[in-house]
Amino acid sequence: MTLRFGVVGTGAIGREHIDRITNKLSGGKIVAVTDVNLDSAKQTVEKHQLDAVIYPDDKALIADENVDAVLVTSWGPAHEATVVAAVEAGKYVFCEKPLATTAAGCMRIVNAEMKRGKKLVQVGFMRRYDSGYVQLKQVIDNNEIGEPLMIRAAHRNPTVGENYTTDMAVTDTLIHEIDVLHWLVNDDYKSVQVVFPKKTKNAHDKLQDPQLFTIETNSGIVMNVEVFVNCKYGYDIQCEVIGEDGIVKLPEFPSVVMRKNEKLSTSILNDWKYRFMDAYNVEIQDFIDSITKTGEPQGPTAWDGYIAAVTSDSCVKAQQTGEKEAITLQERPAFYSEKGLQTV
Ligand code: NAI
Ligand code: NAD
Ligand code: ISE
Repeated sequence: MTLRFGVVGTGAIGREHIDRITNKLSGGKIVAVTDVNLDSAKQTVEKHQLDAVIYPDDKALIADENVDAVLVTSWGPAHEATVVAAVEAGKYVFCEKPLATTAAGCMRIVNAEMKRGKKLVQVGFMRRYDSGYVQLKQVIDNNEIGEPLMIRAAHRNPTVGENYTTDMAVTDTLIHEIDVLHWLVNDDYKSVQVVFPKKTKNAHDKLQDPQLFTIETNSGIVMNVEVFVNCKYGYDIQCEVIGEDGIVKLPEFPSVVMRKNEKLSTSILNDWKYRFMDAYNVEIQDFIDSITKTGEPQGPTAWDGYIAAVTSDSCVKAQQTGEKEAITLQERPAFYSEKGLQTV
């Protein structure tokens, strides 16, 4: 069986996912495309030589009976409306993060999915599919470092555009750590506090950069996460888990070791597209295979999207107040009782 995708949003990551489904993965095909910028949709269809219908909007695309699954890669604020409409039509959904920009929006998606009575939605939290994070999780789950006590993590981008604002350090960037860190240690978050260190000269006027988040879990694990989106030197993701009996660290992205000009050096990437290339491939192949084999996606669920949004709301509040803010989740519905993806 081929899973037939309709794509909503042909920007940077929409085109990346179209390319991987068309040229790298198996079992999927792009049959329909839309974008609020129709020229972008048309150019994408031409560039990738797709045999796909171009629709004027997401509703028309969702209504196409040839579309089995909707790939939502529009910008964050547009996700909720498309996902709810697709779920109400009984279509599978792969939605890039964030599932919705607010916890209330995620809850509306959760309710639509429960009403439909079937898991249809997977959220694009690809780090759960990254081999480095999967290895970290195996070490923790096998109790090799004892109880995790602390995490030190960093999410650094070389630079961001003028439209990137202080809250986006949470909603666009930290959101990946928010999802992956509680999944790593099998715990829920309790509180968050934010500190703004001395501001880099490389950030534009309205952006506070870098930022430091101290997040505490219910069992007392303290996570210190740095977001620094104008670090200049590259795209760098760090994560170190300190346990009672040992410490485990995310491997560096592989690079050849060069000896030249009296220096011993390795390279650092400068773009998220390359750092998580394999993880994107594995997550979408898993989406296709799980639906084909079991009738349901097995990756991060709409409930995982909700957890991330509640936490993200508290982090944004903590940016504004400077105080320790509570992170309070509603009770997990039985519908989502089987935890999404545990290991790959
Ligand atoms: P982008 O701005 O390059 O592309 C977004 C596209 O969506 C644009 O072409 C825009 O015209 C279109 N669009 C916006 N609203 C729409 C609507 N209502 N209907 C149809 N099309 C609409 O953005 P980018 O970087 O591709 O990001 C898209 C999404 O992917 C975001 O949610 C972002 O957070 C996520 N993303 C995830 C990454 C990851 O590592 N998982 C990496 C980069 C982006
Ligand atoms: P982008 O701005 O390059 O592309 C977004 C596209 O969506 C644009 O072409 C825009 O015209 C279109 N669009 C916006 N609203 C739309 C709507 N209502 N209907 C149809 N099209 C619409 O953005 P991007 O970098 O591709 O990011 C897109 C999404 O992917 C974001 O949610 C982003 O957070 C996410 N993303 C995730 C990762 C990741 O690592 N998982 C990386 C990058 C982006
Ligand atoms: C982008 O939207 C992503 O999701 C990337 O993974 C992240 O590293 C980057 O900071 C975001 O802008």
